[in-house]
Amino acid sequence: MTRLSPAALETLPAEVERPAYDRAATRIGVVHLGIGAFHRAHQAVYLDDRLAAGEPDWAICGASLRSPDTRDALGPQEGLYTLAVRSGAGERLRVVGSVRQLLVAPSNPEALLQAMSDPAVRIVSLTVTEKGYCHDPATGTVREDHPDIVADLAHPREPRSAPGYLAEALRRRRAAGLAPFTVLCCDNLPANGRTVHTVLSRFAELIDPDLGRFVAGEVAFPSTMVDRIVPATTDADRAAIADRLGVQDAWPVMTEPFTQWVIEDRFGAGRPRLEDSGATLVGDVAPYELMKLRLLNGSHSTLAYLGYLAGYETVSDVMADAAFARLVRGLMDEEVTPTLPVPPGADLAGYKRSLQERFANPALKHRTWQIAMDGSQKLPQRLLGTIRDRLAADAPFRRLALGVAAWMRYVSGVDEGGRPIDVRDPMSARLRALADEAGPVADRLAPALLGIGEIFGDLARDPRFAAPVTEALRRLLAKGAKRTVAGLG
Ligand code: CS2
Repeated sequence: MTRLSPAALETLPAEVERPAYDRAATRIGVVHLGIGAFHRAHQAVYLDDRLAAGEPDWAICGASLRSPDTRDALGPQEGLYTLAVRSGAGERLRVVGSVRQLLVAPSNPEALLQAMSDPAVRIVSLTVTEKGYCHDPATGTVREDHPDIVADLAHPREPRSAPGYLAEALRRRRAAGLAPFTVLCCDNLPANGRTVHTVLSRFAELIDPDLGRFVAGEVAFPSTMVDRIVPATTDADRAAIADRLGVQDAWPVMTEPFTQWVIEDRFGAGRPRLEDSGATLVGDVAPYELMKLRLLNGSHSTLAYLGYLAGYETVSDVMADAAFARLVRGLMDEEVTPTLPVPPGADLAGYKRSLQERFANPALKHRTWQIAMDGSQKLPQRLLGTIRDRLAADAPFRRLALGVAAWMRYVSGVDEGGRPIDVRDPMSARLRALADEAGPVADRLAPALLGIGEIFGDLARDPRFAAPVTEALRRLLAKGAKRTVAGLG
């Protein structure tokens, strides 16, 4: 079968949407670090719309900081890939053309630094996942002992971490008399722009105090809230898309109809008219971001840990169990909603209803195991911040506590049938060692894991937190996830 390519666009079935602009006439204005499926289902689509709307300066150079897989898959396709939007109503296909160049940082760091130093580049955006910022999730500050940070501080001109690339590229631009790019974080971190500003200012300061002052004072870091559910692509997806296209796409991206992007309108060097492609430009993203992290991602993680333990493969499988659907409604309505400042004009009840429908989308096949990844980096902003607010209000949080306990049960590495769990987490070795030492006993396992300051911070020492979490873990260990959730009422 022939491969997806610019020439093959002509041969696609009529119903497949494709770039309605001259790709060759576009210029790269955005370098994106972390060109995974999420970026390609989200920011790259908004920019594809801007290119089609007659803003040719915002094509993307996408870089991977680790693996060559995306470049290897999309390079031969000149960056083209298919977006499959799936719902109960069927599947819509669109070939996206906004990615014009693909780089792999480790195999050619200089090419990436040059791309980031190009005068035409005005935005460097990032989806490098929570752990890619090398920060302490509990405090939001850079981990100066992180191996990549240690290496980049020793050799700042040959970086390997995301902060390392940003700092070196900003240094080069400054030395060349070029304006800095805007740093646009699109990861699910709290106050993501501010967090990256803090991380990068400190990191740059450690390299050179002058560079640190420049980054702190002269570079724009608007915060964003990004939302679209993007399950990992499977081989079955690849085969199904090839069938529909009549050509082979090595890496199509699967997603849902819903998409949302809320961005603080603080760009240092210009921006595309993203508001004309459905993004919301605001002064302060904080209320939107809290709403999304706590309602969507908090529920997601809770469903992922409990659902995995209960033997459910996908989020829609979990939602089909009435007790779990009830748990998520109770979590949102009773425990999360009272902690949220409502964003201007937002319809919180409608938002929560739509979340439940999105989770239940049977066409998505979003694996619980995928969401369960990197819990040590996710828990603080998804569950622990809400719990802090509940504690401050002297209010109960038994479902949130159960979510935390399910994470503990999950990272101990053995499922309810005695089979090993493939726990993917930057702290997995430490988590496993603590769990092995404690054994499957709630009164030992809970305190052992709560002692991890990078995750729990001040909560570790709060008995009002430890007691309900330990109690929930006790029930999980004794009765299993299904019966525990059913027993919640
Ligand atoms: C998910 C998110 O994998 C996860 O942790 O909770 O990727 C989620 O699907 C997105 O944030 C939705 O916008």
